[in-house]
Amino acid sequence: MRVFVLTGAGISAESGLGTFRDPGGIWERFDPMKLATPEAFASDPEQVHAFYNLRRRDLLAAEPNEGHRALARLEAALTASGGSLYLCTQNIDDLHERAGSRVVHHMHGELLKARCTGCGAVVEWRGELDVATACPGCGRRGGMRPDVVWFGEMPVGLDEAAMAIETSDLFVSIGTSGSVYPAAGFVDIAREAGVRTAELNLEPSDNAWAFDERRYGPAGEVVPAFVESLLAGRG
Ligand code: BV8
Repeated sequence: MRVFVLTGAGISAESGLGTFRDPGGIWERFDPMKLATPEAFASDPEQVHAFYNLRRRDLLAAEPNEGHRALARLEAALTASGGSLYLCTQNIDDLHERAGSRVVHHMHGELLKARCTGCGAVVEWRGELDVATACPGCGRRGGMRPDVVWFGEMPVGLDEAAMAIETSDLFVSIGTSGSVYPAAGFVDIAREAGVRTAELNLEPSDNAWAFDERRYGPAGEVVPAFVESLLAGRG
């Protein structure tokens, strides 16, 4: 069986990382247009660095949860039986990897990587970033940014993801409000290709209507149960 899974901030919520649009979420406390766009970085890099330094510190203190671990089990079981799991996440955290997932596609980039806007070098980065940080590649200061996809920037691997969705037997969306494109349009690609769709979320997403199957509750409970039923051939 070939499965495509798209995850969003909801799968990391029980690990203590904030979601974006829930009550008290990140975009309720911070304005995304002032913190998650290239224009914001150009006009106030210090403020953008402070926002991502805070989230990087929170991430280093967080642990994967049972939802992440269930997806790592699913990848191992499908691979062992000649199938495949294409795990695509909107999240910039590394909790899928730390839970044991071996292949993770970060369509919105990674918080623990930094990129030089001068020479393009991408490096692992677990510490603080600021305008004085020198690029380990070219030595230039003032050009290091988080290696994440901001609003108005092109997400990573869209063509490959679309191909993977179209050739899947099952498309599963987990912990996402379905409000950010083009990720929110992935379910449409699945439907047009005749792929079965399922949504696992705390509550119905903006495009809940598009899913054949829907299970609601905390990812730490709903995802393991879904994976067990899938692997028992009942899913
Ligand atoms: C682009 C990285 C084009 C940085 C993020 C139509 C088509 C294309 C683009 C657009 C379009 N319409 C509008 C656009 C522009 C824009 C967009 O979609 N805007 C929205 C707001 C309308 N899209 C873009 O700009 C994208 N780029 O389109 O480029 C282009 C074309 C040519 C040339 C150049 C460019 C880029 C979007 C990526 C932006 N970066 N993040 C960072 O993290 O700081 S977006 C951000 O939102 C995160 O990635 C996040 O993952 C993503 C989506 O949010 P969710 O993950 O869904 O999180 P949310 O809080 O919303 O929902 C959480 C859900 O979990 C809830 O449903 C909740 O119920 C549930 N939940 C909560 N607790 C639990 C739970 N579920 C289970 N268990 C729990 N315990």
